[in-house]
Amino acid sequence: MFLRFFTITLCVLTSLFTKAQTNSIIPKPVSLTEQNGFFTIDNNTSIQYNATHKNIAPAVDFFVNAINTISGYKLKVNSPSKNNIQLVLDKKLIPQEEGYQLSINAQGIKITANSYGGIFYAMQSVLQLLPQTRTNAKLIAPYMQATDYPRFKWRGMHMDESRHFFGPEVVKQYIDLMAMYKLNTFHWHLVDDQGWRIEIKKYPALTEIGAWRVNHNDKVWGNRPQAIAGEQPTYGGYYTQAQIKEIVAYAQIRNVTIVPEIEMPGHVASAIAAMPELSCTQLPQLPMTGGIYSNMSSNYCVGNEATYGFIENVLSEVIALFPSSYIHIGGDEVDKGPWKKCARCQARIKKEGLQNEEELQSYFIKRVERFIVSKKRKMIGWDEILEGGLAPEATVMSWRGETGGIAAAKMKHDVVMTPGSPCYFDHYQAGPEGEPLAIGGMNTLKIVYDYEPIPAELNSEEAKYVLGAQANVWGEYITTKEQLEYMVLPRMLALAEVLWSPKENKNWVKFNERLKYHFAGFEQKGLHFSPGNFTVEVKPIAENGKLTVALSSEITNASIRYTTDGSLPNTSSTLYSAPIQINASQVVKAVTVQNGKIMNLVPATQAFAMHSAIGATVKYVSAPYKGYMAGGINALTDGVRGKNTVGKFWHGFYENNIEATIDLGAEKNISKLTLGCIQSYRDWIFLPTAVRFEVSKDGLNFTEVGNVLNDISVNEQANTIKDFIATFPQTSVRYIRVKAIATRVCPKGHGGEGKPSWTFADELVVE
Ligand code: TNX
Repeated sequence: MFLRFFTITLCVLTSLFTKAQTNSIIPKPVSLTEQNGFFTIDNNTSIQYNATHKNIAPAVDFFVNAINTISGYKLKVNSPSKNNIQLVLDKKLIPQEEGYQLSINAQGIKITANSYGGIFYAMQSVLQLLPQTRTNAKLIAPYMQATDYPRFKWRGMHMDESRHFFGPEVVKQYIDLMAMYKLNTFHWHLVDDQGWRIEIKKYPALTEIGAWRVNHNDKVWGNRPQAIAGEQPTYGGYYTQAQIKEIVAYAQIRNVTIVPEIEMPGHVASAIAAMPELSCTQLPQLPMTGGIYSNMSSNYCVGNEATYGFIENVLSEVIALFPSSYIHIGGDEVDKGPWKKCARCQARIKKEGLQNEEELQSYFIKRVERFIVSKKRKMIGWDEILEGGLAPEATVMSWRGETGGIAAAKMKHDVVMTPGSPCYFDHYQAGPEGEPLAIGGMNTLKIVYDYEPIPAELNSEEAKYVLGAQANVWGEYITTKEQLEYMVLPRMLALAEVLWSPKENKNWVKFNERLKYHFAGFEQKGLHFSPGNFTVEVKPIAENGKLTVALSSEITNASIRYTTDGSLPNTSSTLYSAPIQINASQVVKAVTVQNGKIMNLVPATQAFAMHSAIGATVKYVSAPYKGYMAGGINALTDGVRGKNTVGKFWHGFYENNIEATIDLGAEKNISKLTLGCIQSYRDWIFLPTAVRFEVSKDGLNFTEVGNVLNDISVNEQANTIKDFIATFPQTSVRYIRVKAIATRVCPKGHGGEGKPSWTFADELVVE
């Protein structure tokens, strides 16, 4: 399905695992010294531990099985042997939770740990040194001495199984991968609009109805038609309570805590399809098939007392299944519209003396927290739970950037950092040309690796409230197990190092070196992964009327080759060494070359349009949204035309018109103005209804030279770039003013109908 998956074999040397490598452990241990010599593990090896420490037994079984899988050897346990792996629990020697000491020498392997987690993680370090799949080779572990412990206690991976359901085997594999890289918290998103995935004995309809939908998986998420009565809901699935218990136990052995997320009070269209009485309108609805929300209720009615009874019953069953001290209650993206129109919700606002619907949400969340706390658990929710007042003991998961997390830490509340950039692994990691379709964004491996979870805004006292961080893997665009693997590998390894290793141990170049061994292991195990971001970044530098272009690639040990004549670059095209001067309208095409091979599926291609405004200063009435700044404030005049992907190139404006004035620096003769704009229906971006162009000699008195109307339908769903062009008799001007009139809201029938829309523009071409 994704070409990239099949190219991986070319890039990785499978022989890398023949020799054990102490310096290949990910995440990098706190300290490790390698010594000369090897310890051999075979059928004579015995694990020795104090049998009264019964809690270690599951880790012992785990290790025995792991060794058996790769070699066929059956390790002995607590039998006399000269070839020992000794396990010792000692909190004094290694005070850090989950920490361990590992020594491998002529006497054998000795693991000393603070707790179960430390024993298990020392075993993971040993296993990383051994072959990753079944082998007849000797199992040799290099002599070494390591002390290791985590920097953060919440080292998380999230997985959204509502949007697409994967099933127990995929979840177990995910937990295995987490365990291998010492990640300890699995945030399991089990409830959302498009599927309810956990059996609740008291309300069987939640899964009988809410877990199944009409299958439109062949279409892009936002374009999936809503279900029609009579169509068969054949796609979906859910976890029985028995399966959940088994998975929880499986995770426990691997030192992974599962934090279940039972989303509320929004994002619950699946529950409402099953039990319409839970919504404000109480009207029946069919399970959602994708991202079109029109005529759907997706909130609980929080005015209705019965809702609270329902939630408490659901949470009681959830709490009985999951030993986790945290229960995640979602709380994100609640559209308050339905509550404004609901008599019960309004009555509740009055009765409780609340100011507005934000406080109503806060009232709801606080009530749910009281219930969770009464069950001796802690509540965690997305950062929207800050709005209208934070519940007294809540932990905040900061996803809309770090602002919510910073605010919560300053209020002395615990925080888990999951900012969209770089923690959303549903975003692109390369390309996007040649990559599997993703929701948007660009979180490359390096961006993840460079992440620092403690924001500079927090002092050292406040920083203690940051428990750690987590990657979120939202499922709208992730339809298969293969794609899921591809999205998390290798970014999960970068995150693991961010969360485990001391900041000063991090090193991007060395991380890449170590990664090669892990890629070889993934390959042997048949896991799909991205070999790295080989994309060539083409960065125009427009200054003082001159245009140069810088090329770079994230990957280490590679060179860049390029052409400017339109031909496809090859391994002997010009080697890039310094920014290229662009003197005429031309196309730069560039590739990354590593070990004599072109690493890109598609070369980076960038056309440059020379025109009279290159490098000119742009002044906006209101600045573009900070997430859509393209290359900088002068992106409209950098000679680079926006392309079909919305994450780059374009200046994006939310709800507002675009109004910009360009100063050419001196009077120039011009007769044509072009403003490029894009419509990307699925991203809520629409073409402006009209673009007006004006010119001036003095920057004060402007004359209109064109008013161009849009002729493309707001319902056009394919990404469409339109040039708004004004031609006029040649005029000598210094200033140009352009105004694009925004549609302001998403059109009828769109998933975001009536909600604010975006307007995107790139390049104002002046000729
Ligand atoms: C926002 S992150 C959501 C999810 C979507 C995700 C897509 C969050 C708390 N809510 O429902 O799946 O964006 O990236």
